[in-house]
Amino acid sequence: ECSGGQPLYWKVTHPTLAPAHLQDLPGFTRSVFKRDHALITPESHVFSPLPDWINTLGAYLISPAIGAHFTMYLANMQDGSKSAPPPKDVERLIFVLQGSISLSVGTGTTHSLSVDSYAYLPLLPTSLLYDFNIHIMDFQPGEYLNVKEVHYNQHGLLLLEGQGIYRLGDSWYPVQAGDTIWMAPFVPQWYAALGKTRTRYLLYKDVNRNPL
Ligand code: UGY
Ligand code: MN
Repeated sequence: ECSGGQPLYWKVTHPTLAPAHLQDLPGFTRSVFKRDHALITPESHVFSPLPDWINTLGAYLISPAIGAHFTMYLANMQDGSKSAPPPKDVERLIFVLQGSISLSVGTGTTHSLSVDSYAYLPLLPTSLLYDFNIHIMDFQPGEYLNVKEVHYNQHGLLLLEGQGIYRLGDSWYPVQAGDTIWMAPFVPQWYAALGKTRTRYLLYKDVNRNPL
């Protein structure tokens, strides 16, 4: 036995290639950044104060710098934290992942939103400005996208539950809850849900706007 209490050569006879172990390897990440897609996994998140918000740390996961025309970010709020309003003519969807928030717009009523609740600002649908669509997509294990999609819309995706394989362009990625994906226009995309539990993901898509 060696000092750690494990038999000599234990790591050779008990390979550590399972995904859970790979996550702990120095420098290892499943995150990928390519011209037409990105996968951003939790070990890559970097938080810093969100501009104009009070007492809130945020991690921008998708932004125009990547080629998207939208942002997607995690906001980590405490008691007493406060958001800045969206910039003028910017639509915002809030989805609560943990705890609860109170939402008030202008001098209007205050709503309490807990986990799994969402709010869209401003109120829809108004005009062309409503070009913002968020779907919740559910797949039972073994289900997959019927279309091997290639389309003009862009996507921002947050995997809320489950695991599976995402095809993006010529790459195939094992993905799981907590992962974020950016898809540029026209990137070939396909998903199959695997594992033992359903997959649920939150999906941004630009709509209602003539691309010309
Ligand atoms: O509607 C969609 O474009 C959606 N099915 N795409 C996706 O899940 N990647
Ligand atoms: Mn799509």
